[in-house]
Amino acid sequence: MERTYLMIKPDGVQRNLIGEVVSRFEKKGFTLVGAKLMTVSKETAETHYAEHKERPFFGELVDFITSGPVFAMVWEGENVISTARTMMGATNPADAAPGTIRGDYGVQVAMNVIHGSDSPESAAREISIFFTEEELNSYDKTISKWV
Ligand code: 3AN
Repeated sequence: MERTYLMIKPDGVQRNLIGEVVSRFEKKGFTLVGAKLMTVSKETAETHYAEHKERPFFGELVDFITSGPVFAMVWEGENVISTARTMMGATNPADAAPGTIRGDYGVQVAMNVIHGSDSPESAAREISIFFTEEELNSYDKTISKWV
């Protein structure tokens, strides 16, 4: 079963979008295996965004992601990495289709509500940056055992 790292960025937290975003992934059928509200340190932000180090907006990116709390999550499910990216929409909210998270709630490319891993390799890397093994929970969501 695949896992991905999703993070509601400071703009999404400040705009009260945590519940809305979590709800979309729950309703889709994915399983939340870890979540926490946290403030990202400059060091962690630079590690997380290392692949963008040479891009002109790197400083802005690190400043923004450390500017307020983020809601860090690990989600599990079949094809969750690519499906979550589809649900997020294009990087620039101006190009993101209505119905996607960025298409519905974002305006600017820097403040685009959510981050999601783009490959199995980045998912494994990003999960290990933000979560310890003990913070991740595998469980059976089958409701019938409770009723
Ligand atoms: P994605 O998050 O869709 O994988 P990437 O990996 O191309 O997009 O970019 C990483 C992050 O950098 C994006 N989430 C976005 O917030 C930010 N970013 C991308 N392009 C720009 C830009 N031109 N100016 C400022 N920030 C940008």
